[in-house]
Amino acid sequence: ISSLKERVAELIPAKQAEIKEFRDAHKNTVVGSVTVDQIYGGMRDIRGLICETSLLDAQEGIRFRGMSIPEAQAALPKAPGGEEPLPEGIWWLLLTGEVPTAEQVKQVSAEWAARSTLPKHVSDMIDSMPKTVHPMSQLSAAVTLMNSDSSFADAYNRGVNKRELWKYAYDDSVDLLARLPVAAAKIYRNLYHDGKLGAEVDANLDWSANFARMLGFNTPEFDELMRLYLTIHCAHEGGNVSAHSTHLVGSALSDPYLSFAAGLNGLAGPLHGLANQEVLRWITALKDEIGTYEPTDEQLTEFLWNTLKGGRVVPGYGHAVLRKTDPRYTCQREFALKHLPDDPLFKLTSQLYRIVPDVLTQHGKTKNPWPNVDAHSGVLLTHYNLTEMNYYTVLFGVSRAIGCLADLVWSRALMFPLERPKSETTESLKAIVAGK
Ligand code: FAM
Repeated sequence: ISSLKERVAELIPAKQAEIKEFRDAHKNTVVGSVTVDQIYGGMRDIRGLICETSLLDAQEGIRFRGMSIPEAQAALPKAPGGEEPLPEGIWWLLLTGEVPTAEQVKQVSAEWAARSTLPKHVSDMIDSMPKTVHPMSQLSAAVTLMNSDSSFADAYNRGVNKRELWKYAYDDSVDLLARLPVAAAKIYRNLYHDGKLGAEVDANLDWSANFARMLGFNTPEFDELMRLYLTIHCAHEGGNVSAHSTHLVGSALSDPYLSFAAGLNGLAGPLHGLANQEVLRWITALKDEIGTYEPTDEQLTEFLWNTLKGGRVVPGYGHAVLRKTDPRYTCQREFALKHLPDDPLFKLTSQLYRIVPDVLTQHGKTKNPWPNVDAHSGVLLTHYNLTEMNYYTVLFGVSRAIGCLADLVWSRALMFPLERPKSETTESLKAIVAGK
């Protein structure tokens, strides 16, 4: 979109100047300390990188360029007759900090539909995949192989000045966002159906509706669920595994395809994005053991304790930063109350919400006993017959591309250097401690 790309180009100089002034004035100001426990404990709360597009508050949840999820839901353009925000609008917001008009969002939808053709070798590679390869592995491989026509890699090889590289990161990002639903839908149709896309990309449909049609879904309510889903999973500040992996790999000037493929590989971890699959696997195991989706509170509590005593985590609960219910859970709960209040899995999810926090608090280990985004997403998808739970994280990945790529464009625009924190050995750390 020339107008979105031009708008980003207009915003960059002022941001560069603001940061230069701030760094010059405060470059040696200490803004935190690092303890031995943090070094062994996964760097929790260590401030170490910039991600301009979103910020996570432990009590409040995510803000996209300052907007909470309810504020974004209210402000961002919807599809004709729709109530949920279009993810194309959150792409515009994350890149510019400005709320786009319905016409600007329509332009993004049209641009993504027009640039959605997969390179033939990528399409052939997906079709060559055996069904034993997890859909996240297939998607990551497909994204990596798309870099055969990366304009960022080509620009770097041509010696383009690094001040201009953000433009090529932007171009690759738009191509990747346009192609992702096609690659993801091909993987789905190969694994679970006849291998043919449910539809071809329609230039007049929005990104989410096109994705739904290609998957083989065609109801207004499922379209609305996809718009909400693909919006709320887009970004969660810069330190989570998928955002941080993309950011880190991109700092080596790997192109956006290689960078986001790294992010997808992180998202495929059960403690991160794969948790949405794990929640449904856990619920299915519960039903297989108890014989119903409507356990008594006592049965549910016992099953929870068996999980914990077995040294396993309760998927969908807890968070590395949040210390309250995830607003991404709350907005999904509101969608369910509006559209599927009597769904048995929604009732079970509500029962879990009532019981799990107390059990986790009694268990006494997790710092956050409340549900995160994954505790609710699979239940909504199952209601609309997208029941293949091993595919759920692919949907998360399609959405997370928006946040990861918006951050990558800005990291190149601000010309952030190679990211390289210092590691220690226990021996060298002991020497540091002894020297203190
Ligand atoms: N069930 C059981 N134990 C849990 C737990 C849960 N839901 N959440 C945390 N704990 C444990 C954790 O394993 C750790 O135990 P150990 O000391 O034995 O290792 C202890 O409580 C302290 O952990 P924490 O500081 O509270 O959490 P972390 O910051 O280490 O980890 C999560 C955060 C999200 C990885 C963790 O809460 C978890 O494993 N949750 C279940 C998996 C999940 O839902 N992940 C998706 C997270 C979501 F935001 C996303 O990325 N999509």
